[in-house]
Amino acid sequence: MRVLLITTPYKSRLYRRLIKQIPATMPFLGVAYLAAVLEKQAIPVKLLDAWGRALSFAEIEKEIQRFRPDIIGITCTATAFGVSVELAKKIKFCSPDIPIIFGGPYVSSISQETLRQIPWIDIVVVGEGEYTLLEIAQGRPLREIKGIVYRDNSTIVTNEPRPPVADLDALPFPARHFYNIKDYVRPFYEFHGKPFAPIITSRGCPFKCRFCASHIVGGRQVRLRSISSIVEEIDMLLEKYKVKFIVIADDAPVFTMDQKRLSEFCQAIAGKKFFWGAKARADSINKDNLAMLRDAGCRLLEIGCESGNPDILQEWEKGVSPEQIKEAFRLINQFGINSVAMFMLGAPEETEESIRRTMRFARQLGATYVIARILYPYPGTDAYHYLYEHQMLRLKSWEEIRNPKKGDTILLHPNLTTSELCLPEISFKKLVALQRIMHFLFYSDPRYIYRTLRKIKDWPTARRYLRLLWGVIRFCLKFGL
Ligand code: B12
Ligand code: SF4
Repeated sequence: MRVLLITTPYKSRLYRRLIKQIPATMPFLGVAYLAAVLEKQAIPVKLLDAWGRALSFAEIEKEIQRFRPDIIGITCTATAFGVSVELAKKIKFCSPDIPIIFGGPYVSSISQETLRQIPWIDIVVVGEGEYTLLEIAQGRPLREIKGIVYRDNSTIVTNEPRPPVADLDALPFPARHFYNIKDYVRPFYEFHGKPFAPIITSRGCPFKCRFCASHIVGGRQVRLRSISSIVEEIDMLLEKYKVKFIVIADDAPVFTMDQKRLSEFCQAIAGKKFFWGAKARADSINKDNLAMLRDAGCRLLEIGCESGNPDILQEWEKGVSPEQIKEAFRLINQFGINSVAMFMLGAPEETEESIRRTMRFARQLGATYVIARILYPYPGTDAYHYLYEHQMLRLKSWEEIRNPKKGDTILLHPNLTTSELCLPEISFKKLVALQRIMHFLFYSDPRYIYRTLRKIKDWPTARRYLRLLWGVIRFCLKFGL
């Protein structure tokens, strides 16, 4: 069977025009893994990056006519779901005989409801999809395939779940050739070298932060790739794609947790010419691993701080305290590694005062960048259930999802129309305003500006900073921050 995989495009024409000027941030590796597994079995496959290339529905339709697939797979997250549904509807209208498969974290958490409500989707793949899609493409009867929910005439059939891929080394490297690696821009990464590329070294996260949707696909059991397989992929990225910065884009911040593995990795990449970055938990940072990371070319650590309020951190079951976060940043700064401090505003008990406290906390860390986001309660997370039960969620109806109104788009999430959160103490509008104030106060803080200017010692460094500044402005414009 010929398989066409599509990343969900943007619906708004204005946004598509904008994104052509402000390129996409990172290629999706999940679908690239799917394509690689099919290619390895000689199944004709094409990955159409409609998101990254900002394609219109008409352009996608043309590609479908050109490639003539037997099945179409669409990947989407929660925020892209409405547009994905519209795309599926258009495809079904033009090519009614092509089965449409949906996959990704959002539909994995609401698989039966999706099929019940959306007539244009034929199969939902739940969880990791490599071997499930392979079996579909090989023509195995649907009733025998684990990990799918499908429509059989008028009934919705839910098959046995498929366990996550046990041996990650057995998977081929993601089919990156479907992406133009140079089209992707992420200023924080490019500061250290371009082009950059993401790589996945593990799947699954053992932690249980209540807002996080990561377990829906990756599960709670950590699966690690061997260091030799990771290094082989890095060598390929350096040679074939001339990559200068690699970001470890794992589901979870587990990369810095296993000292022995980390040290094995650092030794294995010694002497290779690239810089890299990873996510880390504040409680996994210590002097020994920081020295090792810096010497091995690590230039960026991304830390999920979430809040400066101990009670909110506890409520989220984050497992770290503000003191641990402060200490982690003190050490990171001491070792001269750049850092991103990521915050999330909008816990159920959030107030204006608690956000102001988080703002002050963020400014004390001395991080290189601060990113604050507003909680989006994804189905399948504890946060969703809690907010739903306490009537703090204003959900879109399926009718609205199936038939979005004209012009029903906003810049950040093209298919989100109304604010979902209705917190008792603070309005969504206020949350957005405080998010902007937080960014403004952090980046305009004279101490921050002074710290940054002190790092500029020569013209090439000044040029890199100017490029970074321009990149950040474009990034903020794109995300409406
Ligand atoms: C790297 C990353 C990004 C990258 C790349 C995006 C991507 N989709 O790959 C960037 C920076 C672009 C990004 C952006 C966003 N992200 Co993000 N991201 C991640 C992260 C950390 C890893 C994703 C990954 O590579 N996983 C590993 C691969 C192997 O898994 P996968 O991508 O899920 O794909 C597998 C299965 O889902 C399935 N599958 C997926 N698609 C399909 C399609 C078909 C047809 C089939 C059969 C199977 C299938 O098979 C794949 C292979 O096993 C996850 C965290 C996580 N644990 O997933 C968040 C995550 C996916 N992101 C999330 C969100 C919300 C976003 C943003 C909305 C953030 C924002 N506010 O802008 C945007 C949305 C962008 C978009 N248009 O989809 C949420 C999604 C929640 C949800 N329920 O939808 C996650 C889970 C994080 C979280 N908050 O919990 N993200
Ligand atoms: S927020 Fe990070 S540490 Fe917490 S469960 Fe999600 S991936 Fe794991």
